[in-house]
Amino acid sequence: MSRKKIALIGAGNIGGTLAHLAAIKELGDIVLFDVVEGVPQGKALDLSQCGPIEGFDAKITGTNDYADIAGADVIIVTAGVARKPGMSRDDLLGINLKVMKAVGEGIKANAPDAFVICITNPLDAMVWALREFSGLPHNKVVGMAGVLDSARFSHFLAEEFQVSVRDVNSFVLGGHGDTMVPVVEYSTVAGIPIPDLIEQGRSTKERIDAIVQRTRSGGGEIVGLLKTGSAYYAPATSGIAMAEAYLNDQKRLLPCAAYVEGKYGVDGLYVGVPVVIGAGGVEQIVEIKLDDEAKANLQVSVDAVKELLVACKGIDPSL
Ligand code: TXD
Repeated sequence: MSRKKIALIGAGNIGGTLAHLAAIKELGDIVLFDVVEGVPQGKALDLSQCGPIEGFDAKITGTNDYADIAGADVIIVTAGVARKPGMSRDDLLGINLKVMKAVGEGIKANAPDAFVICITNPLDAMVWALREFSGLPHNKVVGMAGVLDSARFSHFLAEEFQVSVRDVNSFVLGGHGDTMVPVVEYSTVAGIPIPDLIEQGRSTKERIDAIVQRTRSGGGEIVGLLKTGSAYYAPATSGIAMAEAYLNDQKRLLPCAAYVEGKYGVDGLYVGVPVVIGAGGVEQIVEIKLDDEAKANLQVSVDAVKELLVACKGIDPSL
């Protein structure tokens, strides 16, 4: 049985980290694609030389030619520009929408059977545009944001409660922006809901609210510290978790930007919701009960995503 094939469109900070993680985990052969000549080829050669040390035989190649992604099982898209201090994710829309058009056409022509994970920002609009441009089935195109935002939330909660991150499970729904919805009621430590831990005096509502806010601005906090770009280790780790769920048919229940038709009062939009990812791609969309505040917050997030789509259609009338 031949190895799986993973194509990484964008060989920048996240793309290179994706390739490194996929190689170490031996998820399959890896093709790094970028428009900049030399970068994918150089990173592929450097990563290949990790093989003798780590003991992986994954074939890693770099290319500037979409034909080389032919037959990919999984495609992870990070192509585009990242934020710099003072920029919002939405500021990237004009440039990255054009990139998604090129990427979508490349995928359509060379790997129409792939499971596509979009990471490029503004995520909720870019994953929708990528699906439109590629023409792939909606359940085979998904956006990575909630896994990262939930990981940030879980990291802060583990610090707050002084417990292992292994025992923290948290949910962040909605868009990948300031309107994201960290759902405290469904976040737990070893199955104990956060509100119960507050009742036990293990924390306070104010401290948890501050953690929710820090999660919302988690990306901006790192952009402000790095100054030259945005986060890439945790975003890459999040994308790999989703790729693994597909490649190994893990039926993971993960918060992802998925195409929602009818559930959560959303009709025909990509938004961050709990989904089951397995060999069929997005196999289920799970509708959890939300209290009025979470419902209202999710609606704000949905409205923000809708505004981004209007902006996309204004830029590219073919959408
Ligand atoms: O949770 C999330 N979804 C976000 C996503 C988390 C962090 C970063 N987020 C976004 O991912 C970020 O705002 C960017 O839009 C993407 C990629 O971030 P990264 O940090 O990897 O950006 P880099 O290092 O600038 O890499 C982008 C690469 C770079 O090598 C460019 O040459 C390449 O994209 N690029 C292209 N590749 C293919 N095709 C085209 N047209 C193209 N244009 C640029």
